[in-house]
Amino acid sequence: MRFSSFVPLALAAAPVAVSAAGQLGFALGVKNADGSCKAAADFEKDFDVLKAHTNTVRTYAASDCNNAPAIVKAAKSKDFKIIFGIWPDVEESFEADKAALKKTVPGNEDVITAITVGSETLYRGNFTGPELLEKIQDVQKLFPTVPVGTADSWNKYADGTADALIAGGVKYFLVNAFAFWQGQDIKNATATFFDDMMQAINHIQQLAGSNAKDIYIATGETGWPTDGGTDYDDAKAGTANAKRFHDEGVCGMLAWGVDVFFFEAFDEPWKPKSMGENGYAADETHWGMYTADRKPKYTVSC
Ligand SMILES: *[C@@H]1O[C@H](CO)[C@@H](O)[C@H](O)[C@H]1NC(C)=O
Ligand SMILES: CC(=O)N[C@H]1CO[C@H](CO)[C@@H](O)[C@@H]1O
Repeated sequence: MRFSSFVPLALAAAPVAVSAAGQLGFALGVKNADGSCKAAADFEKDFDVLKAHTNTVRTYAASDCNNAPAIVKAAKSKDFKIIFGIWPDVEESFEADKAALKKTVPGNEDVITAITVGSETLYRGNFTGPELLEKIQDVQKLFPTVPVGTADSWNKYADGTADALIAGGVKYFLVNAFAFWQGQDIKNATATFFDDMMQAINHIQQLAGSNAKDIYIATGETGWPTDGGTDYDDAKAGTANAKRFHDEGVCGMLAWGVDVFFFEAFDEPWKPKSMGENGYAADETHWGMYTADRKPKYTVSC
């Protein structure tokens, strides 16, 4: 299906009328190409490049690399906003990330948009909805004026695994949706991405009822690997496909009025190889819109 014919269908099925265009943001790594920790000056260089697209980034574990004070300093000097992450999977990182944010958040709320507790913890089966809700409420108590939510895979919202969060009053949801990891041909990737997001948004809004208007929902991660990345079934890595997914899928989602965090800003060559669900090695070092040394791999156009 051509994208131009897809959008009106998506709009026709949209759960709510969305008017304003969505905002782009980026998932941002906290390590340099060699695996060393980024300092404030490195984040400033990141922001100098990313400001062509956005003023918002998200990170994953606030104590990792002691990144919180460095990124806040850079955000203040470059007028950027941050969504901080807390990694609750194990008690040690949960406590370390909370401690890092307790030191960094108070007084800096002007550059901190939100905090996410967990990244795909429901998807990995690490927590049930009620268990994750408890962690989120714990963090919300520490930072009463900052929205606290989570990021998880679209299907965990759509299938009800996250229902306890919605019923429990959480109001900040990032929805990860990778047509690539669903093994989709690039030709069907935008349709799949829209379908994923619509299923998640529909489910959250239906359950929330009249509270839906107060709930923030954005795409928390989406993207496509460039040349050098590994394929996944019919999903073929490649720079031309990455540009196409950005220009059709990401731009389309923004036009539909949904904010999108693009995964990811810069390549992270230090990352170890991991195993994909199809049993083949999955390379995670070629997902950047930019190389690790901040050179554009393709020109984006919405
Ligand atoms: C294309 O995407 C749509 C929407 O997700 C899906 O229903 C359909 O099965 C996909 N087509 C193929 C060939 O996978
Ligand atoms: C509650 C629970 O299942 N915790 C597990 C989450 O995942 C980590 C590994 O990432 C385990 O060590 C925990 O036991």
